[in-house]
Amino acid sequence: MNAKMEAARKAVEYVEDGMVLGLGSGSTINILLEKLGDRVQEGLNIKGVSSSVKTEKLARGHGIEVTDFSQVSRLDLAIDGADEVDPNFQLLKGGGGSLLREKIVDVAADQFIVVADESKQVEQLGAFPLPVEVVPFGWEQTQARIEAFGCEAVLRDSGGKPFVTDNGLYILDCHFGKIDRPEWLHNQLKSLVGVVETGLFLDMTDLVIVGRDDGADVLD
Ligand code: ABF
Repeated sequence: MNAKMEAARKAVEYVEDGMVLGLGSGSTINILLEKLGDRVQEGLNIKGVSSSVKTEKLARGHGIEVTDFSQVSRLDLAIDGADEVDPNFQLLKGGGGSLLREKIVDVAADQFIVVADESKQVEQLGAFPLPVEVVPFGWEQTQARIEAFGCEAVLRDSGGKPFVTDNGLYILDCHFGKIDRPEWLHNQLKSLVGVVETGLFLDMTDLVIVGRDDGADVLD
């Protein structure tokens, strides 16, 4: 947990007065929200667009003003977590189930910073099952089309029922083992009817903050 704390602590240093932020999701972001809340108490003036209902609740709880895309057209900085980060800063995300909103928020930002503990650094993406957000209707059809790309696509479960995202959609966790061509795979999956978004976040990341137990490294 300390590694996440160190990553969050470092990320707060990039937040400046007056910024409109993209607020990611996940346990590292939860720590970041707490730290941002402390800065707001001290007088920092920021607003945030949230990437999940959970983040929105937490942000408000920490006194951070939450806005949305009806009020702002561009974000100064988005900060988000990841499940895997490769040496080229390509990301696999969505373990928490918020990938679609995360991607909408993260691409809307002038700068995108990823916060992760060192366990998230990988040589190649794909050991973590790739989350793919799909339309509930006919998900079995979509599953079969995805599996034709060489994975097992498992419907995410929540207490014996399908897990439902903030967007009312399902998630298929796709066990590829390794992903040799992330861009190709993302494009193929996105072209399937029923697929809304994949957890591959490619060519988006400006900076990665890797937390360790005793500090954080900034990779750019
Ligand atoms: C989020 O961060 C999700 O995409 C991902 O599942 C999650 C994992 O990170 P953490 O370790 O911070 O919970 O952005």
